[in-house]
Amino acid sequence: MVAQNNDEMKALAVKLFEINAFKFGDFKMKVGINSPVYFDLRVIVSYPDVMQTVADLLVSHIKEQQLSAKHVCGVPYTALPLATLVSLQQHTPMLVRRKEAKAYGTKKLIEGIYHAGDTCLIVEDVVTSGSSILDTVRDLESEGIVVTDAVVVVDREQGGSANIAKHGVRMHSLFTLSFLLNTLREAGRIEKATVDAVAKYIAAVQINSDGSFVGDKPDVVGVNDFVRTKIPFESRANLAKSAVARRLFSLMASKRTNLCLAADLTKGDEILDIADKCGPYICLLKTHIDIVEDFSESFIASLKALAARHQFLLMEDRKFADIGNTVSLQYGKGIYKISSWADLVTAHTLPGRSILQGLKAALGGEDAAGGDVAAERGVFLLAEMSASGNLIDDKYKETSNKIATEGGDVDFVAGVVCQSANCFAFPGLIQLTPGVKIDESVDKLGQQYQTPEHVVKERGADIAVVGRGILQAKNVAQAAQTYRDRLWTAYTERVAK
Ligand code: 5BU
Repeated sequence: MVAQNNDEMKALAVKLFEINAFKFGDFKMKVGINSPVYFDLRVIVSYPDVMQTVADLLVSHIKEQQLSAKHVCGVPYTALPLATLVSLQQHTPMLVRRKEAKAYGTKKLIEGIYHAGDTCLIVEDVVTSGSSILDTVRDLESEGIVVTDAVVVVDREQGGSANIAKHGVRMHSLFTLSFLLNTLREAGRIEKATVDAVAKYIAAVQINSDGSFVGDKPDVVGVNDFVRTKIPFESRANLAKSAVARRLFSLMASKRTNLCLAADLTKGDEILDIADKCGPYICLLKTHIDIVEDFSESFIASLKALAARHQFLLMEDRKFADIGNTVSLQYGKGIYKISSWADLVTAHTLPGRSILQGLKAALGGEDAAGGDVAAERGVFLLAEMSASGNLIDDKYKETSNKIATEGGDVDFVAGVVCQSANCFAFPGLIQLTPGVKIDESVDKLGQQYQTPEHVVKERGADIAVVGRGILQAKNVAQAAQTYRDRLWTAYTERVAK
């Protein structure tokens, strides 16, 4: 890598992280062992500027390394558009490798015009073991084409380079995983602990080209450091894609509370009173604004003032569930103008991804202080409910997780409302769990309660929602303090274990 490209490379590294082309967490991998880092360069097709930069840098890399070949060929599928751009910029004819030979016609595996003895440069996005490159090399070689070099965007440094070298192919990577880690660390985007955990994993998990491990199957070193429930809130703040989630994580860590009060009261003054009394112990106050009988703008102004004084965020538990256009109106308009005051809202995933786009549509523009409103707002998606007999099944949970972690709107998702630790793995999201009471019990209308310790330690709750456990206490401030203490202790024990 030459010096003048270095700044560009660093900027691109941060950009790739921002668009989720790679993320940190606990991910299932083909090789049968979880990884603390995951790459998905498929997303770059949605960002033409990023695509262009990657292609430009690949081309300068090819020139620097003087890799002259008669053809270029991308490893299907992610690298195909990149190979196309390289081919166009360099005026080098392209070859396309089919993954499956056509069932009819020519049965060709390699498309394009070539002759035996021609040389070909391979283009690939991410290399782990190098097996995908070798599959492509094998098909090219069976046509008599000569392959000596491969340019790749990311080398995960897990043995791929050595594996392909054994077959006479040199690998030239734009990025190594170490470079990406160091750059993100320098840019303050990840913790030192993240760098160390990934480095430990890479050192321990080296893979042969047939997918087997070099040496014995390693202990899952490093990955445990990435189990969401083990990472302290202050570190998770840096991994969050949503700005509100970052704020909330930091607030929880500095105020030492993971208690959310469900202020399910029907008079504005009662809510303000309890918000004032419990304010010092909570990170979040959750409303059902449509049960307030005397709603007014001054009530909201007073609630916001209390939130600022005691340092907690406001969540309207609206559980949006309609088509995009309707939720946009429900969020921004009507009597409550929820988007104007609630830092966070809840939404069902039932309508699919459009729920996020609909909510975002209500936020366009700037706030009174000239800030970006969308960046100050976030949503918690419902992946499970505490009501007995609810209809949510595993498939629904899985799809909800996908909506929360994939796609262009993930920066708007602050967390997931759920009841179990296995709902999602990404440590940048916050798990909010309702149905919490010191005495495990049920109410007469299907609510099921678990203890503070149980929801935090066994069920993965980051924030526990407590309503009647506090609202019905004789001394609400004291009850809030007790819940806060028990929840916070459970969290510190969970992280330390
Ligand atoms: P409780 O008084 O602690 O039972 O209040 C629980 C709150 O959490 C209440 O506002 C519910 O609307 C909310 N809730 C819930 O109880 N269970 C769920 O699955 C979801 C929300 Br989602």
